[in-house]
Amino acid sequence: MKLDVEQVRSMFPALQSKGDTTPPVYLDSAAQSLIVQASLNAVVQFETSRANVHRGMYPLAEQATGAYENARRTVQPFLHAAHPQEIVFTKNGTEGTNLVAQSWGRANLQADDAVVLSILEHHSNVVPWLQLKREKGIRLEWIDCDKQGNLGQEQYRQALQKKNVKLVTLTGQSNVLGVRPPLKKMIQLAHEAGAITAVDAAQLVVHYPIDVQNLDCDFLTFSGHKIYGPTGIGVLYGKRAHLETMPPFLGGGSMIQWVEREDFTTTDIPTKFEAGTPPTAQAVGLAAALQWLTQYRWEDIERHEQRLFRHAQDILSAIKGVQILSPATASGCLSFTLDGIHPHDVAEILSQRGVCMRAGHHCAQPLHDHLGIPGSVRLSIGIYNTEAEIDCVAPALKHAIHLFSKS
Ligand code: ALA
Repeated sequence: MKLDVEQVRSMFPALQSKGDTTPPVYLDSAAQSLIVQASLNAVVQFETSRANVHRGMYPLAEQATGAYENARRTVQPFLHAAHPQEIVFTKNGTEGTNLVAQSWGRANLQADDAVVLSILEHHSNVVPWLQLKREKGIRLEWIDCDKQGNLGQEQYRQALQKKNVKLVTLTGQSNVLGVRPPLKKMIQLAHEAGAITAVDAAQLVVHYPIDVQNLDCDFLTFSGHKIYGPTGIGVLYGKRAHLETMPPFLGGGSMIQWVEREDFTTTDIPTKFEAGTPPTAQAVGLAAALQWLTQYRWEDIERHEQRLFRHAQDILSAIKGVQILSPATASGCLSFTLDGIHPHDVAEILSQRGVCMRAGHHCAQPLHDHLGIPGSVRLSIGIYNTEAEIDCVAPALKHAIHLFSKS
């Protein structure tokens, strides 16, 4: 389908005027995208005639199970996974990373084994490994970036040569700088060094087509609430061979085959990792969002979003006192600081003008430490944004500069 931005906007309830209320200028899609009507409809429809999945024998329960498993079969081709069993539903991307750390990591990592990760990582791909460092004494090998956000490839090669490197975990796209590490090459090098790989695709997945078989990553995670779907749903992709040998993460209903007083056996993948009643309506809503998004061509989405990114860059670079952190090659989000003004004050002034943007460390404190700043302001883009919305940022920033020049 042709990407007509006005038509796209008409499909997002949050962008419709209600009475005298004008919709916000929403430039915080990296934190959470708005939900598309098709996804909302799917959630409501499921909840309206819902039943628990994988349990009841009656028609309503069978329909619910069918809807849930169809959602899995929608995610599978979206990621180009080889089998639907390689798709595990979680509550968000963070839970997926924790599942890898707590299940694969606990079973496979010993004291002095190393996990290689980049300085671009979000806390959700840092803290689970720091927890294993505390618990088991694993080592973390950090790969730094230069001022343009490029990861040090020589440092990476050297890290891979160190002893006992078992896992490389990388973001597909930084949630601060918007840079994309050369994933395919880095995954290949990790495999050559005998390590397996995990990708945090929370930011990438909404902007760029993902093919897990082509990337050859062992694990990949993302969240539904950043891809025009509902909150409370995420996906962990794992290669079948890994998932089959990994112990369960959470225990409870659905994930067992047999339970006795002293022991239990587990079901097969993927339900082994889906203890309890799953986020069913959310999975169905995510599938509807993916079906909606993939009506459009990725080339058209990328062209539109790149145009917005360049526009933001032009506008911001023309304002004296703005220091842009994201390089010209970045995508999806653009972070910056304003000389002498705290990022939270900037976001507050933007908010007074109806512009929603995030400020702070964006759950990426190690990166901000590396850049030598406490925080930044981030403008992030979704498929529904327009150049006119980005134009609203400049007057607000000039107002902030004016206010603070007097204080
Ligand atoms: N991970 C989200 C962000 O970057 C919350 O803002």
